[in-house]
Amino acid sequence: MKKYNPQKIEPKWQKYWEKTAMYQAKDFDKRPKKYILIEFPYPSGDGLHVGHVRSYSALDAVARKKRMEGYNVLYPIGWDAFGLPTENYAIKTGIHPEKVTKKNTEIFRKQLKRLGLSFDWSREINTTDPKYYKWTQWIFLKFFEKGLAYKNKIPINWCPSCKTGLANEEVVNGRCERCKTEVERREISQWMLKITAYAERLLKDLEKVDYLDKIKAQQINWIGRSEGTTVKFRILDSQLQIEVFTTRVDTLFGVTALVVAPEHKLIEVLKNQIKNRDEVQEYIVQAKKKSELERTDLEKEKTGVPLKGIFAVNPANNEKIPVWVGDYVIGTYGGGAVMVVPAHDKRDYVFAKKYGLEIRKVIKPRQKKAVLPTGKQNTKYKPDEVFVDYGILINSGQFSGMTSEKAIKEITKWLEKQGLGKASVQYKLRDWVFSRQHYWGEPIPLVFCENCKKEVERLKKEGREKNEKFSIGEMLNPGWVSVPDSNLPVTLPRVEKYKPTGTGESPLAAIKDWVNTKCPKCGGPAKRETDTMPNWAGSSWYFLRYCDPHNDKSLADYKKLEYWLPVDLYNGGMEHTTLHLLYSRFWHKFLYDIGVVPTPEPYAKRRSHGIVLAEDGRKMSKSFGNVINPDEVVEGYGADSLRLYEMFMGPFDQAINWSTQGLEGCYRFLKRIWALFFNKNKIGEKTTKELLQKLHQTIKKVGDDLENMKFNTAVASMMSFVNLWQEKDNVLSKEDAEKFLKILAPFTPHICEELWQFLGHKNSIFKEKWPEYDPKLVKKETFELVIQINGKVRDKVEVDADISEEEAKKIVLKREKIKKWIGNQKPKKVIFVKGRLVNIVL
Ligand code: ANZ
Ligand code: ZN
Repeated sequence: MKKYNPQKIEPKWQKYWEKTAMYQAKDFDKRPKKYILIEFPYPSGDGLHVGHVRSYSALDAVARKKRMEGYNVLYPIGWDAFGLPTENYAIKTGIHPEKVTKKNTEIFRKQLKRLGLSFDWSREINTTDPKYYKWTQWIFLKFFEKGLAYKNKIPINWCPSCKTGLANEEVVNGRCERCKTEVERREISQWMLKITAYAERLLKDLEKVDYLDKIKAQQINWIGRSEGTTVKFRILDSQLQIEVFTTRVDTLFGVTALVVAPEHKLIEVLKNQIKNRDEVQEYIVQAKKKSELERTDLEKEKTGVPLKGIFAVNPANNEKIPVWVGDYVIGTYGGGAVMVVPAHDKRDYVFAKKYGLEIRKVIKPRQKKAVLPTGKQNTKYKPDEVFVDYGILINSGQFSGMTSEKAIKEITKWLEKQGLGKASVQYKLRDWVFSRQHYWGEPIPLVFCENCKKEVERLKKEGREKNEKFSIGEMLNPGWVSVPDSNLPVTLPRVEKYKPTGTGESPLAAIKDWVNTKCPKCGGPAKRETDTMPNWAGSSWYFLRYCDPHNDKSLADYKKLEYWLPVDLYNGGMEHTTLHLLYSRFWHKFLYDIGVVPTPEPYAKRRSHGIVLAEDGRKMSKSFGNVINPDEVVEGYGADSLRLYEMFMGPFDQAINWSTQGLEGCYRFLKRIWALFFNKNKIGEKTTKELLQKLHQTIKKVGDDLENMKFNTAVASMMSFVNLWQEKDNVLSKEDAEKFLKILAPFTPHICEELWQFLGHKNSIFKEKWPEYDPKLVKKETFELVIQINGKVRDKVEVDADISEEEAKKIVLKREKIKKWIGNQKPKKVIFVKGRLVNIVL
């Protein structure tokens, strides 16, 4: 017998697959299509992680099975290669990021190829390739032309270490997501993308897709839709009003103050009436240094300063109430102001106690124990505490006696009639800060022209917002002019220093002969935008490019997109299920609106895998010395063992510790299979009866499990099958042995090709059809379980032949008939006789 030698057979089959181009997807093929997608990797200097292997192997198994089922499968791969680690490496070493990227992708490519993954390498893409980012820039220009990109001077999150602005999403617990430095606030002019214009559709269209519930929940929370009322409070002795957003307008009669955000424009407008101007100014200066997270942290004490001399009028009862400034109020949410209801909101209560504001009860509990808005009982309620739940209105004029639910509607209506308020919907979602002050990203393809700025301003003055000469974006951002499509891509020029300047400008700003250019519109002198795009840009549309990766006329041919879209199954890390998904859905919807893509949603189904931790339960890290290198595993055990183990290690969506012992178990399993196929006594004329039934059950189980991404139980069932086959007299017919090989093949493709060839076949096993099971054989044997009460037969039920005692008792006690017999009595004893009966003794 030949020895199982993965190091020899694996490269052989990898070459064979490559030579025969077996995994190339065919555009417009008559077979039904399946588009299976994994998140393309960032080719970091650390090389491939076993975590990558987990999801790529699992989805590879799905892709291979789908091909065997007759689908035209697209399972592509590429590189998400712009990014900070590469840039930081360039800063340190002076080596150009392009060079570093090239080297890293070569390593990654080689590593992936050694795993025998069935990627269609002919469609490989790279976000840093000018032929690719030409289209990333093109999409940006479309956003700009349609008025969905705008420049705005805003306080942004600023990482003092990376020296760049960060999107809210890149700030985790007040720190830079990448380097963990505490984030500061800075006012910088940034390009923004108007994702808020799509908030409602991004939310509603979640109905159209099949995402894991927890993934949908993340999307919903991030969008943060909130229904409530905006209320206008008149300012005493002035024409001005303060608008607040509240979800609890039923508490309007309990408002005893207003608090405005430090950014609120009213403070500036009313500054001459504010008696303690200096104190207020000082407070605002301090507040502006804080991050939003610090300001809204529930644990931190809330602070504020009264605007002395300023009063508002409560529209409910015309009472005069004080106005404060407080930094826990967010300037960009609602109206940037809140109404303070100390009796019914915890935060307001603490604030009122601290500063001696009046506390007025306007809601009383419905019952002794109050009911939460969710319908559950609030068992924690004690009468003297702040009552935050819905209840019955008191001290509320004509609305007293109403339930909160009703009062919210009625008070809103009443305000509406007087023009003092209206129902309103707010979103937590903010527009997307799209500028970065970095080198290693896509240049934003715009120039700034003074001539055109004057021209735009002139046109605006004449009321000619819509005109032939300038796009909506150009009118919206006076002076900013699109680089024409024919001049794309705007390629990254070579620089000497990659380090951001720290002044808020990217290193590109230092290259004068690149920055200074001619305005494409008027021919006058112009300057290029030196900001680059964030890392999220290239990955927001890459799955489209796979459908037509070499197209130089459009980002992808519409007909091809029609054929391949939507992505049927998209898998990736849980850490990307909020932002990357949201951003790419946003881009996709926009491209749909302008007629570039044929579907409103990009991904029909989204799943996520759990991460692979080190054997010690910690994150794998060079500094801990606990990193498992996939290359070493392949060298020691072979790619098939690695793949199999990573599918077997645990439920796919859960984090799991690496176990070398587990890996070795999988290696031994493959060796056993190898030996069985070479054992003349194990493959014979006819399959043993018991084994035949098990085979068909296993075919069904593996098929179902692959559909449901239960890779671990699929592997377990094949192991259990092999155990039975190995038992003394058990034999498989050649045909049945082949069936087993076919269901194993998607998991461990190399060994299966080899054994398939050993059985005398010339063609690849992946050209075979996925085996069918015989439903009759799959059916488990059953019997009629007799149910007695005090020894008398009272009922019967059909159950599995091998039912356990526990299971049998559970089934019996749930039966209506039996429940009636038992009534209120407590069974003294429940006797189980295996394969026959259950007797309940009362
Ligand atoms: C009065 C009130 C009384 C409130 C009460 C709650 C309970 P969500 O659900 O997150 O939308 N709020 C409004 N604008 C704010 C801002 N710019 N910064 C900080 N807080 C703000 O929360 C809505 C509630 O958050 C609003 O309802 C308001 O407080 C507060 F018993 O108004 B409420
Ligand atoms: Zn110009």
